[in-house]
Amino acid sequence: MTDVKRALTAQRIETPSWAFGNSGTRFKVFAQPGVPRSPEEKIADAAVVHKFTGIAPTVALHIPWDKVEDYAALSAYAQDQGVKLGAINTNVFQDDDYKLGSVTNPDPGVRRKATDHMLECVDIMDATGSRDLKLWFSDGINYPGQDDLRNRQDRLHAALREAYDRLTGDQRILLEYKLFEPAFYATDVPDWGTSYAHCVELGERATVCIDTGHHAPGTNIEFIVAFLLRQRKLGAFDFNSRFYADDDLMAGAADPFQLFRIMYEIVRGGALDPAYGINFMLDQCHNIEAKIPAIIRSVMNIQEATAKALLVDRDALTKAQNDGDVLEANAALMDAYNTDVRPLLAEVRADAGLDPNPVAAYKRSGYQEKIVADRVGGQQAGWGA
Ligand code: LRH
Ligand code: MN
Repeated sequence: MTDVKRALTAQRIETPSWAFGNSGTRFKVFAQPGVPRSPEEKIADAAVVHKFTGIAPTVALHIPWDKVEDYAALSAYAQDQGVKLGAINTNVFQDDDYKLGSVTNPDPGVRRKATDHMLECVDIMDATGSRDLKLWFSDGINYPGQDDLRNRQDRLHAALREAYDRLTGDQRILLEYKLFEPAFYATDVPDWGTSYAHCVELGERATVCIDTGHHAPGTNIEFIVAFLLRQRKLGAFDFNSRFYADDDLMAGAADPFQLFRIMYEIVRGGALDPAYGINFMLDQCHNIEAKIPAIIRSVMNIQEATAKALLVDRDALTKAQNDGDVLEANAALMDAYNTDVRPLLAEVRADAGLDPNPVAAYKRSGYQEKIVADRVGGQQAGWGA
């Protein structure tokens, strides 16, 4: 097996439980038939994505969206389905108490509540065996003067410190940043630099999570990747794509060239191998398209970007770069990007005993028809229709 095939076979993508539930915009949520009604049904759908792609053996949970009585039992159920529970996502953005912030709220009682939720999520990690505590804060302000920017950073760090000091074993924090929304003037963790600075101050268990939809238009995300890899502070990705804001569309759909450039920095940085420790997650919402095939397609889009990145002629690129040969250097990258890697990936899947076309195989499986027939009644997961 070639090194490229070996690397592609070893690639791992983590799917998000919430992407299997209903989602939408403030204008409308279009409920879909067959949507899961429980964490177990979300996990079953994630297992189907792994069955057809072969590289998605873990599923991230979101608390309380995936709240259950017995997380050890849920973990055992996941194992039975052929997957493992992954990152545990906190949710301090949907409670009335968090209107003026969660861990940054002027009210110490509200800060206590939000911090306790993060600690509860570490308890859940102890039960599920998860390594990653994924923190995203919607915290921010809408008008200048609404609150003190400096005090909010002090409050944020105090809560992060408490969660950090609760971690054990190989557990770690993934601190996700986002430029805006729901706050529209200042967000307390708005960019990679703010996340990075808090992570450095916390310690080695704290790393940055890059959600590809969370940047100002035109941001060079692969530069952020290269920089954080150099600092060994890149812990994870929330892959999706966007044309305008945090659109949460299928990874690689809106800008496959950007995804390729990001994966090239990962390959160049020696960070593709799961042993390096980066959690490559999806974080998407499938508002109008069928959810399971959309997630399978997203995994395939990341595989294609990765295969192209692995095919870059590094020697030719390095020589051209060192020679200052701008056009040759750019051509070395573009030649790889313009390579049709679908036959290679079809071989990799066939070598793994998988159908070369996972989406077509899923459609032939009848699983979609089965869940539409079986999942009648009950409360569908996700945003209320
Ligand atoms: C915030 C975010 C975060 C999740 C949520 C579902 O926009 O990207 O990662 O908690 O989406
Ligand atoms: Mn995200």
